[in-house]
Amino acid sequence: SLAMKPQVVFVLGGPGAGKGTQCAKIVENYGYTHLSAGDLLRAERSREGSEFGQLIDSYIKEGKIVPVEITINLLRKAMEETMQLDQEKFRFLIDGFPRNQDNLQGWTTTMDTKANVKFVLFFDCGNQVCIDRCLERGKSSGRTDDNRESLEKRIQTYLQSTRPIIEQYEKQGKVRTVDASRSVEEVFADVKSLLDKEG
Ligand code: UP5
Ligand code: MG
Repeated sequence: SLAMKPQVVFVLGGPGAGKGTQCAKIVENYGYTHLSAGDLLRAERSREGSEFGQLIDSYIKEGKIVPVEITINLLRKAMEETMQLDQEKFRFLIDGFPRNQDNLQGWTTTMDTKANVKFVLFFDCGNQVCIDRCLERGKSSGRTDDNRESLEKRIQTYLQSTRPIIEQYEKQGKVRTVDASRSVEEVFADVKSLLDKEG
């Protein structure tokens, strides 16, 4: 039978806005596969024999955005593997990507014809809430970037590099914004009504 063209929702928002949390809930309720660019990079960092481990490690600690060639290869591989295992799985939540112009350009040149970006799900959350959530998680997450120093850099990168990407999509009418500063359940209620409308 015919393979479906992958349908993609980009999930964006500041560090700790709740992208991963909400994506997990979407997966439970809708036919989406969750691909977190950050999780894929962290897995690649610890993969034996990876030539990018050191680079990824230092970029993540510094809150800097890894060169797109690395990220997009991980995303593409994960999408292909998912669709090979199950043809029904062609809807993807791509969480935490694209974060800057380099990311966006990389996507446009290599993926634009291969996948269809339906919209951007934007978890909008004040910086202080983001910082507080990550610091709280940092008590047990073991993430090398859940500390004050890294968080300051992550917020800077988000404001300087990622917000302009969201604004670009906004101009195309492609952003669906959810107030992410509320409880997990309140946020998800909005996500649900949005997805019920958009599919
Ligand atoms: N929590 C969640 N929702 C809550 C709510 N409504 N109320 C109260 N608490 C809530 O949540 C964070 C914490 O808050 C958790 O403890 C959760 O229980 C609680 P989570 O769902 O994990 O938020 P998320 O937005 O996913 O936060 P995350 O820290 O993962 O976001 P980042 O965007 O900072 O991290 P990511 O993993 O995407 O990227 C990490 C780094 O990788 C980047 O800084 C960058 O260096 C690198 N990267 C790239 O270079 N390129 C990429 O394409 C992607 C990443
Ligand atoms: Mg996350």
